Amino acid sequence: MDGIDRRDFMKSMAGVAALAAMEPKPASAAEAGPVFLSTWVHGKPANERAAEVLKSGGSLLDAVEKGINVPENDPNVMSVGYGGLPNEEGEVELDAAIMDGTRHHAGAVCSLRRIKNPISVARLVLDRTRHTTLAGEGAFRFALKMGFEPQLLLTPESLKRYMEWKSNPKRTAYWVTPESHDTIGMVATDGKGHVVSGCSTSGLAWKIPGRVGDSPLVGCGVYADDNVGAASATGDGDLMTNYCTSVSIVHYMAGGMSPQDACLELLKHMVQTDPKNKDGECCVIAINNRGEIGTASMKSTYRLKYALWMNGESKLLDAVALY
Ligand code: SD4
Repeated sequence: MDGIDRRDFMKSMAGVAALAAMEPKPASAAEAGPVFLSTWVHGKPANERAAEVLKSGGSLLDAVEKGINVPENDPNVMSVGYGGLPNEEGEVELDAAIMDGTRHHAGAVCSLRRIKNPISVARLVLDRTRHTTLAGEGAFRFALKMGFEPQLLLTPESLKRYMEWKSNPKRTAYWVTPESHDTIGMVATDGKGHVVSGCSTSGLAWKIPGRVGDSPLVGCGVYADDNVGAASATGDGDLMTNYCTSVSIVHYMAGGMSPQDACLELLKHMVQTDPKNKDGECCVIAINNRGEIGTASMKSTYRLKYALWMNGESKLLDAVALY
């Protein structure tokens, strides 16, 4: 714990533990049935759609994919899919991945242009190829072969925001303002021990073209293993990629931790290795194969709002923050 004031740390951990104790938990994990846990406010309609798809006979992978399609298709969600904020050249570049905990295999696309549903392209990489990740032009050509229609992803509003950013002489480049953040990460179980993790994003606004964040990287934005559980992440992908957040959380759970403790452990580990990470914009979500969930943010000034669908109820809640 070098470089961290031990008393402050213990104090903040006591607060975190108190808040964590208030986290909703399935009354009995075995009775919980399907559970969908997603990042941010747009996670709520995504969870609701996912629950409908599962209920009407779709697989858990179908449910997570179709759920994530909801914010991808929504022009008002400016961090995912259609209407996502573009890179510094004004092009929207999308990243997504989906991982099946049974096959222990993912499909992912990076820097995909002109296709509004990267999670669905990622799903086809998983189901129709022996690859895990396709990037850039190759991912685009694959999407066309799979029948996706190319389209402009800039909306009048995202174009306006880009023009404002471009004409601001004091603009911050390659970085984010809180309102340009978001991303949808979703972890889910069918209530029978199967888990899936999915993530879709337009990445950091005004990023350098070709930049790939954590979201489409297996072990970072997604990880799922039916033997244990699944995790996802949102926030500063340039930071979180270096900690392989999702696989680390799943490994902590495999060692016996609850999803909540595993999320906190990952964030603590980030601070232990570098105290500057206290200021990082990092949020994580996890679920185990019994339907218990965990959510955590590094700091209260970048606190995750998460969406939880469980027992037929759909809620928006605040994650605990370490600092
Ligand atoms: C990225 N992690 O591309 C994504 C962005 C994000 O909240 O999640 N923002 O780095």
